[in-house]
Amino acid sequence: MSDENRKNEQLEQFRTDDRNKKMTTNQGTKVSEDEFSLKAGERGPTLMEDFHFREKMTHFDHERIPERIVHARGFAAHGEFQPYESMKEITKADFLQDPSKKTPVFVRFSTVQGSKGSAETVRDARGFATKFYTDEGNFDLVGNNIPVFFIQDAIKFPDLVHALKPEPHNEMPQGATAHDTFWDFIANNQESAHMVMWAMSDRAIPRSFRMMEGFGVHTFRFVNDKGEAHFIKWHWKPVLGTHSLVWDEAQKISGKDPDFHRGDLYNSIENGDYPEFELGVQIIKEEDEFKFDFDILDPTKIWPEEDVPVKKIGKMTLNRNVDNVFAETEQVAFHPGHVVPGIDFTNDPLLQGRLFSYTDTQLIRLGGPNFHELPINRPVCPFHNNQRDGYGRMTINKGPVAYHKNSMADNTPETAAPEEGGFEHYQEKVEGKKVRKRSDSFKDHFSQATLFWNSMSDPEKEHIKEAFSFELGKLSSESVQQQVVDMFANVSLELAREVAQNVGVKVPEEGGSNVTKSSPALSQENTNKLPHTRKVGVIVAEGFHGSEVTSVMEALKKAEVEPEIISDKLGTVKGTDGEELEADHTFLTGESVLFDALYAVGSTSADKKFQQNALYFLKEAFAHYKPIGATHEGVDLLKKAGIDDGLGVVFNDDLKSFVKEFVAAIAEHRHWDREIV
Ligand code: HDE
Repeated sequence: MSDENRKNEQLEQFRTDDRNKKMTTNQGTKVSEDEFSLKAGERGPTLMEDFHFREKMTHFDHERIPERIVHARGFAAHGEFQPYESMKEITKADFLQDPSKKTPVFVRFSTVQGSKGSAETVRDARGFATKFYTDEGNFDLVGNNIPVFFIQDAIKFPDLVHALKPEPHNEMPQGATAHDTFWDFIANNQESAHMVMWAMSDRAIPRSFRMMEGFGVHTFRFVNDKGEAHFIKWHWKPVLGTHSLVWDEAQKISGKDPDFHRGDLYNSIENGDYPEFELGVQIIKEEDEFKFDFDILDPTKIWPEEDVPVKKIGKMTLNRNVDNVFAETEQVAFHPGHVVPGIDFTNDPLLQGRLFSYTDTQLIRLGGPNFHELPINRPVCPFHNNQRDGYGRMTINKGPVAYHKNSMADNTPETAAPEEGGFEHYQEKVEGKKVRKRSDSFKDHFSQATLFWNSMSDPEKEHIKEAFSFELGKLSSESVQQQVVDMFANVSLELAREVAQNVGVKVPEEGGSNVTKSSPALSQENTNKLPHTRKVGVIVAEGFHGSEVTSVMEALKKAEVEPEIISDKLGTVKGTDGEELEADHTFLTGESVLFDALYAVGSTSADKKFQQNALYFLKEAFAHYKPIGATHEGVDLLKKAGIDDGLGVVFNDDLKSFVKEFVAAIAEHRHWDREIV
């Protein structure tokens, strides 16, 4: 962690450590007894004058605040951002001028639908919200891991969320879109088609927060010091690549480890494997605004990367976990309207509505207008204005003057000219009639949904078909099932027909699309593939091939793969040559679904029960297309499970070649060629 992190220094003033201290009330009075309330007689009633009891209980009674209406389940970390080069030509944003300048950041990842205690590997979009604590004030990039949105106008957001959340009459299902109201909304609001394709794809079940892309979704503006503007879209590209779980695996993890994603992020930071994301921008010149076959202000559209390349402009490293989840992760308040000079908005009607909603929601969630004073939300630069009072005010503003303009304080705090860093809104020319309508240029709902479909590899297409069949298969309304199938016939007739057959509704005859274009950047097949930080479960029994296993484990660690020992009991497992390993998991505490790959070692002395458990793990890993390695008795185990060499299964008695092939198979992530289509 960098010592010069200004946000960290600021937070340090608010941190407190209660260890080895005397207990006091909140008023500082030392407490002599904390187990018994004050009673009139040993068996008598509790007395009102017990201020310690009253204070302790009252505080407890008020410990909860409303959870976020969406994105309630989230996890966050601190880090730093550093630009690769000066972006002076197109933006005057101070944190993008100097490649030697590091800006502290705080990132909160989240699911959207489920409540605060819901499982993390559900099918859903993920929030990816970043607060940059710049020297010119906070800039929040409040994005998602899907680059488009369900709707085009913010006024529909309450409807979308009402349809998406658990149904109000029975509050089911939790953390899932597989229910009637969600799909009824989709079929009746067809601008959602493109985002639904993403939501049904593997993108909606990420392997890790560290392995997701992030997108600002809307079109924003960069403005330089000459006042010239460019349209931009924000991207985060994970250095580890974009990888996903398998749906069956994701559902099982929801039960086995509902904290899977936060655990993964927390542990990787604790281990020093700091997650890294490159910041990218797509840039369109003002004069090119109308050169595309879609409206660049429409948030249901991407700018295909092959047409408008993503320029990588810097890197973010997450290097510190929070000290207290409530104080930091829960109380952080993001807002797409927190911008700094050099970054500005566009007329995207979804963005415009968001600019209202985020402050409004913090007022109820954080209890008043002073949430900017909470340590996690404070800018690292000074802030001065004439705003005063309100619940929980912490700042003590001195002097009698709290108004502008004034003479008694020399008309200060004074406004700053743009040359002095004063924010100046981009002077876009606007004219038009007041209307409530969808722009004609926002009316094509299907072309980019088809572009997405066309860009998928065969396994990815198969997963989308299965996801639709799962979701629609869970509905009770046949009418809604039919409406959805008919709607997606406009995206792909092949997709709609197969889903219709799977869910037993009328197979659409007509539909299809004449869009033939594809965008290779959309397929996860083309992402970075690295073995780093992948977890390998090493299945070891008493009497294993000692030195061989330890040398394989060493070689895996060298390749930055993380082996963990699974055996039938915790404690020491002894090898044939006296070699010893400490089991990290048993077949009860570990789970096949919690590993990226398995390495079967076994031993000649493994009993039947061990073999049965090991076979279960291996078969499940195989069914989830995971790399599997085996040496010696491990090979026999796999053969017993009917699993043979090839398709990501590595047998090789030559240890050097084994490690090389196994690491390559791990980097590949999943071996879809096993899939029977
Ligand atoms: Fe949000 N959204 N949103 N959203 N959103 C919230 O703000 C809203 C949208 C996103 O980790 C809420 O503090 C409206 C798009 C993230 O704290 C709320 C509309 C994108 C987070 C809100 C949208 C997002 C939120 C709920 C449609 C991707 C979590 C609690 C116009 C670009 C931030 C809160 C965190 C949270 C409103 C659409 C991302 C109610 C009205 C599009 C990552 O203010």
